[in-house]
Amino acid sequence: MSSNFRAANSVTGDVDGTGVRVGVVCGRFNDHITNRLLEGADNALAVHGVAESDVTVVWVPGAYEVPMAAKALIENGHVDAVVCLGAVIRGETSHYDFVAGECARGIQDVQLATGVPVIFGVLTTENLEQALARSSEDDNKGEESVRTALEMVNLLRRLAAKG
Ligand code: INI
Repeated sequence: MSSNFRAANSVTGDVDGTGVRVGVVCGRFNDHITNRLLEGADNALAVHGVAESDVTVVWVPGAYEVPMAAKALIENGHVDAVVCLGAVIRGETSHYDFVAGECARGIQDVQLATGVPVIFGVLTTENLEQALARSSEDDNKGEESVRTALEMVNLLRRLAAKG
């Protein structure tokens, strides 16, 4: 990334997971996909140095329930960030738009209300093929979501430290 933008202060977060407590909320619906996302998340947590003792995994019935569990994890003081994993596949549901939309809205509501990063690692795809592609070893939304969570935690810590 390069830029000619002139600024006295530039703040970014890195993906160092040392001392970061991460909650992972995972939907059981389409668990043939969400287990693959969880595996990607687990790999990224290890690669970026998040201690196993700092990780809490919570299973919920489906994507619709994810925001509620994320909120409970935060309110009980367990985590610095929550990674939300789920799979909503349009071809397999008539109420795709409600489940996907409410899940996304709920996640954003929780992170803005609590000030704790809550990451949208929920796949919303047209079909199973796309869901498999986005939960593969080469391209895994769970893995990407952990990196996003760590970057946001470290960014918020730096911004807080600047006062
Ligand atoms: N939940 C999902 O996570 N993915 C889906 O594709 C899905 N479909 O197909 O409906 C789904 N439905 C369940 C939903 O998340 C709730 O668990 C249920 O409506 C009870 O509140």
